[in-house]
Amino acid sequence: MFRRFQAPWQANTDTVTPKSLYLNRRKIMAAGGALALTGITGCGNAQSSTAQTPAGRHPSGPGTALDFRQTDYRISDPSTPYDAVTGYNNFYEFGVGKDDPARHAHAMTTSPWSISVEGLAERTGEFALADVIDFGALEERIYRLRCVEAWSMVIPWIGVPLGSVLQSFQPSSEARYVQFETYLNRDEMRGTRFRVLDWPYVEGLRMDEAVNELAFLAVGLYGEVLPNQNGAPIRLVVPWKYGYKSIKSIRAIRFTAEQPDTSWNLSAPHEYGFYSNVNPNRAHPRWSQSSERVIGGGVFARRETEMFNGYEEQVASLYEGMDLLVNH
Ligand SMILES: Nc1nc2c(c(=O)[nH]1)N[C@H]1C(S)=C(S)[C@@H](COP(=O)(O)O)O[C@H]1N2
Ligand SMILES: [Mo]
Repeated sequence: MFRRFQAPWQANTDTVTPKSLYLNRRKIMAAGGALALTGITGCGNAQSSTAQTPAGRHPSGPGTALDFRQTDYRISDPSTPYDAVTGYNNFYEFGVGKDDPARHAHAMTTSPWSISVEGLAERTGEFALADVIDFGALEERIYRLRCVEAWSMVIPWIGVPLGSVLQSFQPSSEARYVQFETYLNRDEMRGTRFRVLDWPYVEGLRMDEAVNELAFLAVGLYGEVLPNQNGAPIRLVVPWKYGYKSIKSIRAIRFTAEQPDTSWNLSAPHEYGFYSNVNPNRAHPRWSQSSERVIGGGVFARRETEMFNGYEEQVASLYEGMDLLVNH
């Protein structure tokens, strides 16, 4: 269950989670994770039928460790086993199968990486990753990510609050929205041969959502740099919204006055609105959203889906006066 929050500046800053703790946990959970990858199906058009080692970073392999501090942004539910977090993914640029990203995302060049900042802000232009993210100020947040296909994972992310990064570009008062765009290289991303979506993948937030304390830019998970299949080198994590809002491998940030296009809204507006807040009371046109499968918890593990994915206290005020069945 989701617990109480403490603002980051109030959090204990002198504890760093030892990597060995994760490595131990990974070893303990290895068997369970592999089991969980067997025979589970998504509500969508893809399924993972075989247990296999992700091509990215393996638990026993040499991951690049990050320095970070712990925070009280965490939930007490057990974190999803590393193998499931990195082996069961949605990253359609590499294919629509849940194991496609782990098999093919290694082809993506993630270094050097720069981000183009555009639109209604004081500081725009091309910025190196290290000029966007303060790698000396990384923190860990354990968030549940709830996919629109009615499954969820609990992931220990490493990163920085999105708001602090956006503020550093000094957006103007006319900037009411922010759009994010994923890297696109058709030679490296074999899934982009198929027009499942209109590439590049784009997402967006209203400005007040983007600067909410929960919105997060992740550069790592489980204490190490992000594996490519999870959106290296930098991806969004918006824990109160369906997983597809958490756009991966961000290559452009654009401040706009009007509501920007988003890939899933463009592809099926009736099914995927702009807001995409987790809402157990509004069924997807093709399936219920009232409960979700717990990835890595065994074949039958389920939980009730919570309003705003359990983060109601932090975000409900953003939507006061809005009909969330209409603005879905
Ligand atoms: N660029 C891009 N970002 C993306 C996606 C995608 O296909 N392309 N899939 C989204 C969906 S549907 C989900 S559920 C999450 C999955 O994140 P994870 O694989 O790290 O768990 O990534 C989101 N970000
Ligand atoms: Mo998703």
